[in-house]
Amino acid sequence: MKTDAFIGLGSNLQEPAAQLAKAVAELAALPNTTFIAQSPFYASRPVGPQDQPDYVNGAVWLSTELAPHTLLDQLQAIEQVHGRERLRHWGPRTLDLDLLVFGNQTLNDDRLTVPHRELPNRDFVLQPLLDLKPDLTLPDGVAIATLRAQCPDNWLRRLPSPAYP
Ligand code: A4P
Ligand code: MG
Repeated sequence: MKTDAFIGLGSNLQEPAAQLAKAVAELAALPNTTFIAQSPFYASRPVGPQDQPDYVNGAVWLSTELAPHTLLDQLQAIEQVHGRERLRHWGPRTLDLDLLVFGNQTLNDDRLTVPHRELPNRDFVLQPLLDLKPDLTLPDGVAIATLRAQCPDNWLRRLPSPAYP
């Protein structure tokens, strides 16, 4: 059985847009997984510590047979390939891949909270999701479009279409 999975991508180190473009290709190549679409990329101000560069953010829509924790393993493996170092919570990173939405499932354990807990507060997550699927709703029935309309503004700037690697 396949499940729609929405992945959030973020980077603010070492050519962020190129990091994201490469990650999109790596996500599209995951086993037992079909690539559906990628969102435009956006520049955004950092949430959290301000002494770090602006971010580039985007999202990818996959259809996957992987279980959610297996998918998380795969996301973390891709982060490692991109030289991700975990130095500081909400600190700068070459690549952050978050599992935003996994079908209509709600998960809450020591490795995985889905939908992602910060999703309602982040325009740089909500806008790419809206671009991908304007009628997307969370398992509790709340529409992404409603959350986007209520979300604080984080100086989101849409970037020109990404260059493919
Ligand atoms: N984890 C739990 N739920 C999930 C999920 N749904 N998807 C756990 C992915 N991981 C999930 O993550 C820590 C742990 O969260 C993982 O081991 C996993 O088991 P991490 O990426 O290693 O560490 P972190 O950076 O300390 O935390 P986190 O929660 O990933 O940070 P965020 O929430 O992703 O925030 N500002 C802008 N403008 N754009 C950004 O993209 N990103 C962050 C990082 C801060 N500010 C930003 C941005
Ligand atoms: Mg993360």
